[in-house]
Amino acid sequence: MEPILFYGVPSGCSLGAVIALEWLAQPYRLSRIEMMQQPWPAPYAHVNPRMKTPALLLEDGASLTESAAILQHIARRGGMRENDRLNEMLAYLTTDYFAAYAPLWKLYDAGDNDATTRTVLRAWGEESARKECAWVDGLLADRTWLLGAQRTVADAYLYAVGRWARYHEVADLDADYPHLATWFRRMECDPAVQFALAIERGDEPAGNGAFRGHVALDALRERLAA
Ligand SMILES: N[C@@H](CCC(=O)N[C@@H](CS)C(=O)NCC(=O)O)C(=O)O
Repeated sequence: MEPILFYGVPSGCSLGAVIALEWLAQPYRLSRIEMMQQPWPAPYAHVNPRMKTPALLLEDGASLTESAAILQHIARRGGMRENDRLNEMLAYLTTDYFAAYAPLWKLYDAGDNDATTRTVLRAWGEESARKECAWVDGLLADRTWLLGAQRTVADAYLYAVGRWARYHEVADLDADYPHLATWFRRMECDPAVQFALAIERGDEPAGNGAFRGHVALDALRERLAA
């Protein structure tokens, strides 16, 4: 069977891998994890014992976790060679950029925090997220894509985690980070981005033909137990 990407909703970082798979245009399937429904289905532990998305189940039955590894794997399938700048950018985005939003996700997940905790999480998250938005905005000031003239899987991933600035209402992107806002508009014209967002919404868009449909985790029990 084709590789299967497990992606999480709502607003998961795994959207980046969905976009990258559409760009790759080689057959793949998707499996959906509703991240707010706790506990997650137990068989998912065979895919990723850390119970996180994304994870990519490969043709040989092995599963690959961590966005940076998955995105580099997809890039290599597309013929890209080892690339220091791509590795550097993915490392930055999956660590410093991603982690900047941790206080805001904590606030989102735990609705029963007291008022002081909520205020501290909000202020901390806003400050750290704005710092990273400013960094990325600066990078995009004189570039079309994150690494220069050529679009890479780092753009796909930045779309997934960059949108958290809007999701958590961290800033007015147009006013505060105009280069990032322009890059978002460029990405939103891309059919792969539109496809990935439709998938997250629960639609069944056709895409470019590489997507071969969803697979339920239950249907993979035997394969995962093997
Ligand atoms: N280091 C991992 C982080 C993955 C991660 O934390 N994913 C989030 C969604 S963006 C998740 O699965 N959260 C669910 C949870 O922590 O319960 C990666 O880069 O892939």
